[in-house]
Amino acid sequence: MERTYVMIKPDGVARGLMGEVLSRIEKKGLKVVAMKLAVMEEAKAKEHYAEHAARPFFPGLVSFITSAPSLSLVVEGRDSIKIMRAINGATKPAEAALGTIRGDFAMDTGRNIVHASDSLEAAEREIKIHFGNDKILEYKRSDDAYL
Ligand code: RTP
Ligand code: MG
Repeated sequence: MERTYVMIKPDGVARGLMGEVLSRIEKKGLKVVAMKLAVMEEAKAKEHYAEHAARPFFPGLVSFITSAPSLSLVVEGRDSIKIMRAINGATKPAEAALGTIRGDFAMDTGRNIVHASDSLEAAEREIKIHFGNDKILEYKRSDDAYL
């Protein structure tokens, strides 16, 4: 089953939006199989955003992501990577459709509440960075999809 890494960024936690975001994930039918509330270590933030290391916003991004607690999730389900990106909406809140998390709740690109892996390779890489050898749960939901 496809898994993706999702983060409720420090702005989402600080604004009290953890429940709102989790609710959208759960109600869609995706399964949360791991969850961790923590202040991200700087080394992990740099590794996580390594693709942006040369960009001017990188230092600010790393310092923001490590400034306060964020909620890390592993989310599972068929096509979970694509579905989570759709739930989050476009990176820039002005381009994010209403009905998406960023479209409904965000105003700034640098404070856009959520992250989700953008490919299978990224998902595997990011789950390893943030959950290492931690246990990923297996359980049934009453609405688990059948093939
Ligand atoms: P994310 O990685 O956080 O899920 O967001 P994304 O894929 O939609 O966007 P990405 O291009 O990967 O950018 C990563 C995060 O960096 C911040 N950013 N700031 N100031 C800027 O121009 C700028 N551009 C990007 C955003 O917080 C973005 O989510
Ligand atoms: Mg990204």
